[in-house]
Amino acid sequence: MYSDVFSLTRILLLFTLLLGAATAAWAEDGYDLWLRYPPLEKDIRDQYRPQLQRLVIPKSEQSPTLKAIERELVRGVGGLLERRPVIEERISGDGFVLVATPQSSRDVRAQNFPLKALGEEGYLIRATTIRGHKGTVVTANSERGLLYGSFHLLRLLQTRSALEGVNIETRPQIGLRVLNHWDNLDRSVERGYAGQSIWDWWNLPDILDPRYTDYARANAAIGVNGTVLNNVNASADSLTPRYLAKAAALADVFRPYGIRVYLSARFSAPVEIGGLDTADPKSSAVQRWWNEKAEEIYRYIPDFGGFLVKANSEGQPGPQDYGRNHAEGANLLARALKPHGGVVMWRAFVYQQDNPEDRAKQAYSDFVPLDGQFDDNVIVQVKNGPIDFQPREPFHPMFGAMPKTPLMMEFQITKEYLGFASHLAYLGPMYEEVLRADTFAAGPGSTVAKVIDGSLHGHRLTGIAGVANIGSDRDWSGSTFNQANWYVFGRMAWDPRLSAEEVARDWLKITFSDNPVLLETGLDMMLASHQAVVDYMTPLGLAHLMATGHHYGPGPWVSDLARPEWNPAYYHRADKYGIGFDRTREGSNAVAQYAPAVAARFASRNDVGDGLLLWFHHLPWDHPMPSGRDLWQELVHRYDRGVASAQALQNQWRSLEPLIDPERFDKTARLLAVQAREAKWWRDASIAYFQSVSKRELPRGSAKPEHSLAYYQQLQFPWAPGH
Ligand code: BDP
Repeated sequence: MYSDVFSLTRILLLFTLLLGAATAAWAEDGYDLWLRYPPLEKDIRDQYRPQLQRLVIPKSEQSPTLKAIERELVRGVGGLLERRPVIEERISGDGFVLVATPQSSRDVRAQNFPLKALGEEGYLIRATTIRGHKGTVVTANSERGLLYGSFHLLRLLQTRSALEGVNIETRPQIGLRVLNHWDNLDRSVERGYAGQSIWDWWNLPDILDPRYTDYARANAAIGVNGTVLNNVNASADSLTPRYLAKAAALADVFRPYGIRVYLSARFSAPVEIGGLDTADPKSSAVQRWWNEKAEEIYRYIPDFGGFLVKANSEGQPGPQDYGRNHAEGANLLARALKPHGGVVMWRAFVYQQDNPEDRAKQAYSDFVPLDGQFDDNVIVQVKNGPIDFQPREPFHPMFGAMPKTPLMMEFQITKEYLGFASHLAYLGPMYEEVLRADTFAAGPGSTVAKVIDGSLHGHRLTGIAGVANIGSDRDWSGSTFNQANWYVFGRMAWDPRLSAEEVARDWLKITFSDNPVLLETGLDMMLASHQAVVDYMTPLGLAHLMATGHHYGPGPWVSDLARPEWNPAYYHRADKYGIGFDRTREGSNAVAQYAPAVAARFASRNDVGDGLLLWFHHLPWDHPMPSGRDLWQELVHRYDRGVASAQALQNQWRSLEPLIDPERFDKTARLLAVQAREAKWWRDASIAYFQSVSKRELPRGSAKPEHSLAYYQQLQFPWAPGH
């Protein structure tokens, strides 16, 4: 009797455990990002298993990077194939994966792989036969290359790609691939919508959250090799010993993963924490202060990457406070970092409150005359467009216009102007549009990608930055689909020629599965989503119509802010007669900042394309559009189209319910409902406003806004996040 009860209890216990295991395997909270290694489909597992039996990673010394590689491969292969590979020192049979440099393995050396062109970070993955045994080699010139190659091998499995005959050679096209965290020391995140900062500054360096390691793994998996830890609106405290020790602890965690730490530096730090009475670049005391500060930083962080600087922009201190220019400011810091190998990423996001010039022109006017005056360890960081991370902007005219200065790209991954964390907007197509834009700087084919990868003007120092969308939320980015924006940033930073579509396809497979219905619908959703947001927020080249400060929701009516260029009305210029910003020769002539071929296209109403029409042109409401509608009707049509797309996203997602785990399905469904609701709010409020100005009838079939204009105008959101 006793034993019966005992066994019954055991059976029950076993049952509960099994049930628990089943739900655990099914429960997905998004934490794993693209480091998800659940078992692949059985037939695929069976194909891979003979090819991935043994892992050979020769380790002559205790290298943290090699250890990280081994851990990841064991975890990844073990999870995906439900069978841990055997770890060997030397190849003993078929089905090996050999991860080694020519220095660490005689077998690799003997194969004479063509590694020269792969540089410090590139790698080669090749199916091969070694001493009669068949297997796969991952090799590179450095351990960092091996790391990236190993993650790529895992990606091949995650995307169910064949290992037979595999032959991949790749190196990053861009040198500095960095995330910019706009994170403050109190753990708030400027323009962050995914919780608090993941950097627990207060408890660092004593407490090292395991998240820091997972952050490094996730970034290494997509090739990100640098991180700026603190907000560009920086506190000088970040440069004090107390905080340097904290940054150093993070750098120690990231180092095995090939990630360097950078800090945003406040230009007036010599005054604020150095006790000097000036931060003038020409002062020898200031120069000495920065030199000593750099020495101190490198004592804490021997491989410190350098500084990111926002100067003379939106109230930040800078060299112009002392009558010096941006080059003089940048070079001051560059000279301090130079002996240690650090760089300065000097931002070109500048505009002046007392400058009546079109805001879209100001950065170019400030910087282009300084071409050739920056030290060789300065790279100028330029936002993708000339205003400010709007849903759609033309490429920044500085790209291609400063041949003697390395320029790096700054994209925003966090969606400050694209619906925060709640809207689905896959940014791949937007990045692609900018990277492929032709500057014509050295004739046709002078794409922005070629400017930033250094090939157009022969620069060795190259970079790309993404303003991170990472926070303490369990799923890191506030939604599953937001993770795709972090992912595509990394992948395109490695190779700007990748298409948004192929990256999205990989991401969907890794994040969900390779079910064909899921892939097709998922791709449709992702690829349509950016244009949907453009349509319901800022159609036809309009920009900066968001509410004041927090930028949550529409505010096209705002026209009373202190600085003209803070007002949406400054950008759309709508009145009874028409709408749009005339940037042709008759207007601000911003077009002249582009190469003649580009300028001519932008200046032409017919050739500019409707995506940027009102960015460059002020047109009458009855301007005829290619669709046969007039401009007013077209505008309303675009808003309607945007709302319809947002609703379509919701329906498409619903159709995928049987194919997605309940947790991620449900959260996404709820967010898509928010998006559909807010899209309608955007459309209704914008139309209510523009109609009050244009005095035109709504086109037939287009619904009246749900509320009065006054209703939309009085909405207040004092606690909106990220502000
Ligand atoms: C703007 C953001 C502001 C940033 C600024 C910048 O609203 O929070 O500080 O960009 O890039 O878009 O410096």
